[in-house]
Amino acid sequence: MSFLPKPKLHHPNLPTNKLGYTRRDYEGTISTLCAGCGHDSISAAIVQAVFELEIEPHRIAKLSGIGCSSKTPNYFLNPAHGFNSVHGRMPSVATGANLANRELIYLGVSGDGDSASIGFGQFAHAMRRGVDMCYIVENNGVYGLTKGQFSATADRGSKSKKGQVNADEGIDLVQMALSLGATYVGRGFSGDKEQLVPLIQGALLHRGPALLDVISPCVAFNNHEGSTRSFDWVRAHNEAVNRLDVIVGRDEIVHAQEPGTVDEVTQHDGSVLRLRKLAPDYDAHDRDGAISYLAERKRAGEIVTGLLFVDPEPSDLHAALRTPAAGLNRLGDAELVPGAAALAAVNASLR
Ligand SMILES: Cc1ncc(C[n+]2csc(CCOP(=O)(O)OP(=O)(O)O)c2C)c(N)n1
Ligand code: SF4
Ligand SMILES: [Mg+2]
Repeated sequence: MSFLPKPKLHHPNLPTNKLGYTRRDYEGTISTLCAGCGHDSISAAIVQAVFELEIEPHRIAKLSGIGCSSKTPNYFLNPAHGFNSVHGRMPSVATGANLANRELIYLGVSGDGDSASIGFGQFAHAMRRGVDMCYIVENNGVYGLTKGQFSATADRGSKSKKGQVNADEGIDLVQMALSLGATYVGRGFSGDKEQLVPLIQGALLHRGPALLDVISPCVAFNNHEGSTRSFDWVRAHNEAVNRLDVIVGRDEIVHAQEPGTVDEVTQHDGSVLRLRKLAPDYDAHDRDGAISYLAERKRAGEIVTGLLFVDPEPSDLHAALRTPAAGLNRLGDAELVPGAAALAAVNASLR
């Protein structure tokens, strides 16, 4: 793939994190997306999230399918592992990689076409199996790369650039992830980095299937009047239920919060998710409640954002399959080829 490298020289006094890396160490090549594309803002949020979490970039594996959104892993975390797969097939590649090597942090980046149209089945099975990954859908309601056809997430009644009205019901990936068992589910907006960065950080630290549906307007094909994925529409209809701060063990708690309006969730790695409640009646621990709240607010024309559900005791595919703690890629011949006697015992147990 052709790409534009960034200049190697940079200011000697750039701020570093505790690992000694600057933000530049978390960047990728120069983006070739349209100027103003929401996807570039999500890439910038990913760079900021990982820089601030002080994760070594090579500990991350970034995976994608096909689309403008799926091109973006080229534009962040250059030193990370990466696999740009086939259209809609990122989840199965992520599943296999995660089973083989559980030491990496898996970051899947996909589009609404990639995950809700051709890859809908793959998306559903990654969620229901509990693949431990941060799965980001950059949702613009269209197939941007192939010139703006409606995708399966486009709202019924939304208008295309040429005035065509979408007659089909839109698939809500947040609703799907909630009903399929994802243990961390959020919705963000590429135009709200303050909300998006901690949502990504919490998802990267979460040890279970984490889905982030990020509304990301396509300025070339879906940013006009009548579209429900335009910057103006999302700004006017965005209702955040909470604001998140992610506090990792080594950080001081610097955000003063009003007592009674903060909900704290300690994740398995000791990091704390601080949810500042904006909608007092919203409970981010209630899966069924989240499903009905989202449906109700959708009927009222709102796009609900924030951390919508989190299970502080998540389980994942490794737990379900009882895989060895060390990871399948660490097994030697003795474990992988246990011999004829072991096979005979398995066969006998099935008779
Ligand atoms: C098997 C297959 N079918 C169709 C295509 C054509 N195609 C490329 S990208 C794309 C849609 C991408 O839409 P989305 O995932 O929403 O990404 P966006 O470009 O909007 O970010 C399609 C249909 C393809 N590359 N491969
Ligand atoms: S076509 Fe749309 S989605 Fe693709 S880069 Fe341009 S603005 Fe972004
Ligand atoms: Mg799209």
